[in-house]
Amino acid sequence: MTSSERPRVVVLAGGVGGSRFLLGVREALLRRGAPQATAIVNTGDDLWLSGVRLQPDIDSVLYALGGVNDTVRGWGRAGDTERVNEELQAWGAGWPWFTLGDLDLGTHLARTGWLRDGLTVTEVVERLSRRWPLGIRMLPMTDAEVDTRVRLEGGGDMHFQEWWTRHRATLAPAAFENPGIVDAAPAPGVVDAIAAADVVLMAPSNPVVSIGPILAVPGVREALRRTSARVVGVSPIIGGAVVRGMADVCLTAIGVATAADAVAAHYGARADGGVLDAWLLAEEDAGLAASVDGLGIRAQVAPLWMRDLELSAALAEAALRAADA
Ligand code: FO1
Repeated sequence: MTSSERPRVVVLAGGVGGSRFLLGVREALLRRGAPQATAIVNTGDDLWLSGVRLQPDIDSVLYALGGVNDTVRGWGRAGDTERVNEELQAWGAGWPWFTLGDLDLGTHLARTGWLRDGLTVTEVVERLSRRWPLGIRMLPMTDAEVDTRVRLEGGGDMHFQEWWTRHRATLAPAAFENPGIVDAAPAPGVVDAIAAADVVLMAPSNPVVSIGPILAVPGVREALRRTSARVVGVSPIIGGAVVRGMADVCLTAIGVATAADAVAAHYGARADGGVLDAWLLAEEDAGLAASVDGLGIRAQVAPLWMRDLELSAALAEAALRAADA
């Protein structure tokens, strides 16, 4: 069996969109044989709250691949309750707009305990990955704490989670920053996985606050430029609108239009100092293919809506084929 039939795949991923795409990648690879995939997951959303360490994107991927995620809310555990959260609110602890589910808190307590015992973030993620058969190796982008801060137009700054969940991205952002990231290193295994990959896929996650921090970890861009794997991105924009979340506000803040070709240009062609070889566009955006090709990035058109596992797997298969093309 050739590597293009059973490729070693690396996926750069954020939380909710990233997990849905990873479910598709796992399914598509299962249909080709044993999956060999590594997810490099954003940790820019992480935060300390009520004495515990939260890793929203890591947990979204963990719960989704583990089959225990809340598919309605899009985050947290299915069937969770909020008894501890009510108690925290009664104490005036934590954030009143931010819910910590009871089962979810179990994850945060386990993680925090292991971190306090001296384990690295990579080791903690490895332990978390043992409970359910995930089928995909999960790596954090870095072991360093580089939580995203949002600098506001009107002055001041706040943690990304406060801006996102409390203010629903309504406060005009001037910039997104990850303090300390210039001194951070890729987590062990990240650079090696990219170097050994046959295909690197960029999930249709938020380009600014999900994929952006991964690419900002020193060494990751260089690894992507150097790998012999094809790097294929999936547009998070369909028909000129963001698929989910408030990614358009983030894109506007960094001067990128909410358009599939503009996001491709933001990532750039690998041949031109960027990170992409190919870019999957939605059928609704097929008219932008020439513009993407003009960037030196090979445009491929595919259905991008991941409404169910079958569609996610078809999208992942299209991304794998784009790497072969
Ligand atoms: N999102 C919300 O909109 N409201 C919440 O109360 C909330 C709690 C929460 C707790 C743990 C966790 O891992 C994620 C949580 N999220 C919540 C989701 C999260 O804020 C964001 O959607 C992502 O970080 C953005 O990718």
